[in-house]
Formats: sequence, structure tokens, C-alpha cells
Amino acid sequence: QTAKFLKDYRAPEYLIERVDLCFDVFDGHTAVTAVMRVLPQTGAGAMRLHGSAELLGISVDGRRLPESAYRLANEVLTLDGTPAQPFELTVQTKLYPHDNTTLMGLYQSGGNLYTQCEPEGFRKITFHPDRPDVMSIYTTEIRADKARFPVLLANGNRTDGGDLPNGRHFAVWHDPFAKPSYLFALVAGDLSCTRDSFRAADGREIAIEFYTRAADADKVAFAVQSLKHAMKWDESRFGLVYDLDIYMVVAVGDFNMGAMENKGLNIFNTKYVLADARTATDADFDGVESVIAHEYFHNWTGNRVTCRDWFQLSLKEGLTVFRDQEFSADRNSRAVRRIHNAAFLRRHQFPEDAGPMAHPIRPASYVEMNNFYTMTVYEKGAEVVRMYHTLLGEDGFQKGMKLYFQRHDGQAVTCDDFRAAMADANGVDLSQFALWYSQAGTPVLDVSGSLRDNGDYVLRVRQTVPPTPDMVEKQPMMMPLKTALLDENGDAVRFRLPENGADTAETVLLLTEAEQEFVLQGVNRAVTPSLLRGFSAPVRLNFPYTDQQLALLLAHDDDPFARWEAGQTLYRRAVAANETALADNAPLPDHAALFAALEHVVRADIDPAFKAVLLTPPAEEELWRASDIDPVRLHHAREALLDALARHFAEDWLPLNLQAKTAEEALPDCYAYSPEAAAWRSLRNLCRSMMLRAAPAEQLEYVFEHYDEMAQNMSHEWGLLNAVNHIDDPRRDALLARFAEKFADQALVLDKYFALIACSRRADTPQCVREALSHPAFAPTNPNKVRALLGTFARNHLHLHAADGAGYRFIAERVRETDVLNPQTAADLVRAAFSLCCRLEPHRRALMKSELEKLAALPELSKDTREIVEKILA
Ligand code: B3K
Ligand code: ZN
Repeated sequence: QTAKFLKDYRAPEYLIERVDLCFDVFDGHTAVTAVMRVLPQTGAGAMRLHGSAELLGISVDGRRLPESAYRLANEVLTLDGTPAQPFELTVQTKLYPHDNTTLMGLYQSGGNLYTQCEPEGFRKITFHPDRPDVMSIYTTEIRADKARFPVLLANGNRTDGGDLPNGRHFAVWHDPFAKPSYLFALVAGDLSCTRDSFRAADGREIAIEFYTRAADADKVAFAVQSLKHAMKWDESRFGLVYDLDIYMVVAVGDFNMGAMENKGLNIFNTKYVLADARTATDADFDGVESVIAHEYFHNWTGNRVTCRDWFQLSLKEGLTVFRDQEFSADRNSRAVRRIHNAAFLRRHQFPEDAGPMAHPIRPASYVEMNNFYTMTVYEKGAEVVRMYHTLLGEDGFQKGMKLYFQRHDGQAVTCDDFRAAMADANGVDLSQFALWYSQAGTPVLDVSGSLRDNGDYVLRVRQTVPPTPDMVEKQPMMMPLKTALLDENGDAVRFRLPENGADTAETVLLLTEAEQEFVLQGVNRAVTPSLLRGFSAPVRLNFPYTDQQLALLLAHDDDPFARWEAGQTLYRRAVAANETALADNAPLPDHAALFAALEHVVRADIDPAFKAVLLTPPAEEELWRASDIDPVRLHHAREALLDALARHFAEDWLPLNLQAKTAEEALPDCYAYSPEAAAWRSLRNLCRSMMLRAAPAEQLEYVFEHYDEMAQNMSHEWGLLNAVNHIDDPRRDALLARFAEKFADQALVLDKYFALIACSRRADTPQCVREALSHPAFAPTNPNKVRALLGTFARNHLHLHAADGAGYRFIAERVRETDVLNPQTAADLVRAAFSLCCRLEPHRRALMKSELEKLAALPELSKDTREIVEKILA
């Protein structure tokens, strides 16, 4: 396994000014001719190109090179004696897209052709430097059978097209913006087009085209509207206007990830384009809106200014996630969005930062770049961008963005360039902030507070950054700690800041040292601090709160994140108490303090989505301790708390549900997606699952009898099915079977069916998952199906961690099969199922390790999967 290192970066020796591509599509293969205008840089050595396609021939300035003039070894092509002056390089390759199950490069799906090039897929198409700092102007010609491939698309504007002999036709596309090879895209096939347009701020009319299978065309309207909202929002919030005259989105069912921001021609997983109320949940609609926006925002943060090398991936991803989070916050409840962001990070990124794959948001090395499109690079990366925003304010942040574009439009740059723009535009020193890019691990803040005799309140903050496999000793980092104080009634207490005497009710403390003391003057009474407001830094914070103080914050804090967090801490304490009781075979505690505090919440007159998140304890992944984890016992401890919660408020769920139902139905077009309707439905679904916990037999009977009238859209169906999904009763099976039958022609809904099977707590789940592998709708070549069934099972901690190791064995077998077809999907499965290995209690750790060792011993294992397996075993 050869790793690449950030410290080895060298500027390219050959630039490429222009790339003219011609794709000749035939039945069994596609022939590609690439003509490149090459600019050798001074002192350039032999020209080296990457490629794994079948090479048919190479010419320099029109003269075909003899085989003695080049060497091809390990997918690197070395050309000797190319001119020192600019020259024209022609490369001919032959591709077999129907055999390409990796879904990288050019591949076939449902008879159509699609590309995926980021990060290093262009080299599967032709021979090329294939690195993001080599940017070129692309012209693409596609020739194909007109009846089979009526639609021919590539980046930029269509400049030519017409008929050819033998029933063939062609199209030529030209992209006037220089771009790296990873943004190249091509689509050829039989697709239906939905058209719209957008009037840009500069007056230009931008054509919008969405391409789908004909049968799916009735489900794109929401995505089209989302795009227009995103275009408008980027103009008003960031002053960024779209630059081409056409924006195309193509939906494909076989896709490795969510979507891809190719210049002018986004390619999307159908999951993030297709949505109607019958087939998509509110969460799906929300996903469509934010991914459509994310890819659109990349046009500036990613395409116009791109990454110098792949170590800098967070430059575009962290920033673009921050931008899509802000877009969603502006379109929905900002408070609830922020809570969702924080919960998501803690559930998915914190475990990564505490495990064998821990890496800084700018990794120092990688074996397979595809393995570094991680929660850390994306989600923690977005939190790091948000900290600039918190430190500099909206104005300061916008100044920084402006300078960033002024300096770097059209360039491939680094995270340091971004940080410099933020610092220079605001005249501040952000050199210490650089540590966020080089140090992995979730920082821990241990905070204590005391009231001095003179009435000042003193906060002491100790910061530690835990060791990670890549680095043991860490430096203290710069971060904002947003803070306020509450008195015993829950009212805000004003205080003075010693540095400028300003009188305020909230401040952003700037942490820079391992230990720091902050004095808040003129407090003069007992207070409860409200800390890390708005989740102002991606850290874990400990403060020795009493349960009463947490109840006070939960009832009164005016910062929604801090209010929610107080509740989360109470839940964490309750689950920990359950765990201890289960370990000791003792009776479970009664959780009186928690339930008393939640009385307020159940009855509070607040945003229903906020109420729903306040009534939801942390996910299991957030509750894992540092080591010696028994995931099954933790699962039972958390379930027992939910059961107790359901019983404690047994009288409240029905009226609350009724209130939410009435409010939902009072909205115009109430079963369609809207943030308001979604908020009420999230509360309804919570109530429904609580009612089922409290009285399963009677509720199941009711749901079974009234399912059709209760299920007015997919959010209702999803809520109902999730609530009954764990009950061992033939009526549950009947409901699931009916669901699968009703949506037999809807691939995305069948993904939900597979996910329901795989997430169930029922004892027969492992058996049902195995049987589902031979369901006619399951396909091991389709990443959505693998993720729905196997990815979901890998997160079903009750069954994955079965004490006899059967869950581990099952996943390891599937990894083996998947790896042959699609290494990226296999690597993701390993990561999801096995990352916890070294933190498990010894018995399970040994079982999991032995499965990993068997995988590592396979000589043919892909480098994607091997990198993850070996990191876990290291
Ligand atoms: N940039 C792509 C991700 C490419 C992933 C390659 N394994 C989508 C996105 O982040 O917008
Ligand atoms: Zn992105």
C-alpha cells in the first residue's frame, strides 16, 4: 500500500491548456480520443500521465509514437523525449462501460452512459495528469446511435450537433471555464428532460434542464424549485451569480454517493432529485433541497476556486457544507437546524475522530483518496468554517469571502489561502487557528465556575486535545466559546467584560491556551452558566452541573442549542444509570429528575420540531464511552429509558398527537412537504412511536386496521412502519409486505423497505436480512440497495454485535462479495461495521478482529477496503 503525503506536494511540471475529447459510443465499447495542448514548465522531467484504460495509441504533434517511446507500468505512462516547447498530445483509449461496476470513470446504468471523475476517475477514461491543479478548457464531442442515445450531454454550452451516417448523431459541448479533470462529465442516453429557467441578478436568463428516466419525470418539480431557491439565496446572501447560460442536473439510480458538482452538468443519485409526497418523506425532501443547493454552491466554492491537491478537500467541502447548512437554516427553523447539525456531528463524526480512521480535516496522507470523503472533512470542516463566522461575525466573514474570490478566482488553492483571506480581510491574526487543519481528535473542555466575594464570576477552562493514531502530543487550539449566565429563575444575568467594560448578556470567549480564566464582572449572585451556545465549537464540554441546574437550563435557556444540550446531558446521565443497573443486575432507576424536567417540555408551547428533538435522547453512537464498550448492553439501557419515557407520559402522547394532527391538517396542501407540516409530522411520528412502546398490542391492532386512512403520504407511512417495525407479530410482517407490493415499481421506496428490515430490533432480523439478499429488487451492484440493507444492518448495534460474532461474520462475507464489484461501497461497509473494534469489550473485540484479519489476508482485496481494514487492525 503506497501512501501519498501532503508534504511531498510539487507543482505540476506539465500544464494542459486545452483538452478536446471525442467519445465514439458503440454497442460493446466506447472509443475515446483526447487531444491535449501541453505546456511544459521550465525544468520539467519526463512526462508522466495516469491511466488505467486500454491504450490504443499516442501521438505528439500528429506523429504517432513508437512503443519504444513510452513505458506503461502500474497505471503510470511515462513519455520520454517530449518537446520542451508547447505541443499537442493525442491519446486514444478504448473503454468498456457495461463492465464497469466500480461506478468511477465511464459506466453504464439502465442502458445509459454516465461519468464520475472526482477524485481520480478521469484516468479511467484517458491518460492525463488527473490532478486538480492542472486546469484546462474542455471541448467534448459525443457520437452515438441516435435511437438508443437521443440525449448527448457534457459540460458547458452546446455548440454543435447533427446527424451522422448509419443512424448515428453527434453533439459538441464547450466549457469556457478552465477546470480540473475531476469536474469533467458526460451523459448519453434515453432520458426525459424537464425544463425551467432562472433570471439571474445580472439579468441573464439561465436555462435549467433536469434529466431523468421518463417514468420519474413527475417527481422532479421539487428539485427544480430547490435549485431556483438556491440560486436566489447565493445571490442575496453571498452576492454570487451563476456563470454559464445553462445548468443541467441528471439523475441516475446507480451512484456511489449523493451527487457530483461537475461544471454545468451535475450528476445526482436519484435519491436527491426525485421526490413527491407519495414516495418521499419530509426528511427526503429536505435532503433533496440541501444536496441540490450544496452542488449548486460548489460552482463558486469548488469549481471557480478549486483545491490545489486532494489533501485540501475540506477547502471546498467544509465551506460548501457550511453554505448549505446556512441555506437550510434560512429556509427552515434555524434553531432546530443547528441542533440537527450538532447531533449529526456527534453521532457520526465524533466516533470517527475517536477511532482508527481519525484524521485532521486536512489529512496528511492517504492511500485511496475515495476513503477521505469523510464526516471529518465535510462536517467537522463545516464547523471549522463556522468558527471563522462566529469569530468574525457575518460582515467580517463576508469580507473574507470577497477577498478569497478576488485573490483566487480561477485558481487551485489551499486551506491556508482561505485562512489568509479571512485573516487579511479582517486584520486579525489567525495563525493559531491553523491547528484545526493539522490536529485530529475532538477537543475536550473541562470548565468550572465560581463566584468571587467581589461579585465577579470566574470561569476556568481547561482544554485538551486527545491523542489520535497519527499524533500524540497536541497544541491548544483557538476557538470561540459563546457564553451567557442565568439566575435562579432562569433569567439572563448581565455582566461586564474586563477588557472593555462593556455591559452584556452574552459574550464569545476566545480560547487560545491549555488553561484559561475568564472574569465576568458585576454578576453579584448565584448563576448557572449557559456554555457553548449555538454549539460554537466542535468539542465536548464538561461542567459539573447539578440535575437542578440542567432542569433550569432546559426550561429557560434562550439559546436553543444550550437548552437542548441540557436535556441531552440529563438523558446521558439516565442512560448511564441504566447501564450500571443492568451490569449489576439491579432494578432500573426511576429517572425522577429527568422526567420532572421533561414535564415542562411536553407542555411547552414551542415549535413542534423543537419539542420533538427535546424529547429525543442521544443516539447510541453518542453514548459510547471511550473503551470497553458493550454495545448491546448500551442498546438495552437506552431502550429501557425510552420505554420508561413512553410509560411516564402515557397519558400525554395521544392528546399531543391529536394536537399535531389538527395543526398539520389546518395547513394549506397539508400532506405536501413544507417546513411547517414537516415539523408537526415529526412530533406526530414521535408520539406514534411512544404510543406503540407504551401499549404495543392495542396500538398495533389500531394501526393495522386503520393504516390506509392514517397513511396520507410517505412521512406518515414511514412513521407508522418504523413504530411497528420492532413488534414480533405477523401483522407487522403483513404491513411491510403490503408496503413492498404497493411500491414494487419505486426503487427508492424499496430502499426504505430494505432499511426497515435491517434496522428492526426483532430477534429474526439477521435471518430476514439474509433472506432479503435474494429479494428480486435487491442488487449487489447498486450502492443504494447495499447501503439500505447492509449499511443499515451495520448500524443495528443490537444485531451487528451479537455475542456469538454472527453479525460480524455476515458483514465480512458481504464485504468480500461487494469488494469485487465496487471497492468504494465495500470500504464504506467496513468503516460502518468495524470502526469500533478497538473500543469494544475484549470478547467482541477478538471476534471482530478475527473477521478483519481474514479480510486482510485476501490477496485480491481492493486498496480502498484494505486501507480501512489495515487502519482498524493497526
Ligand atoms: N464532490 C462530490 C463528492 C465526490 C466523492 C468522490 N468519492 C460531491 C459533493 O461533495 O458535493
Ligand atoms: Zn460537496
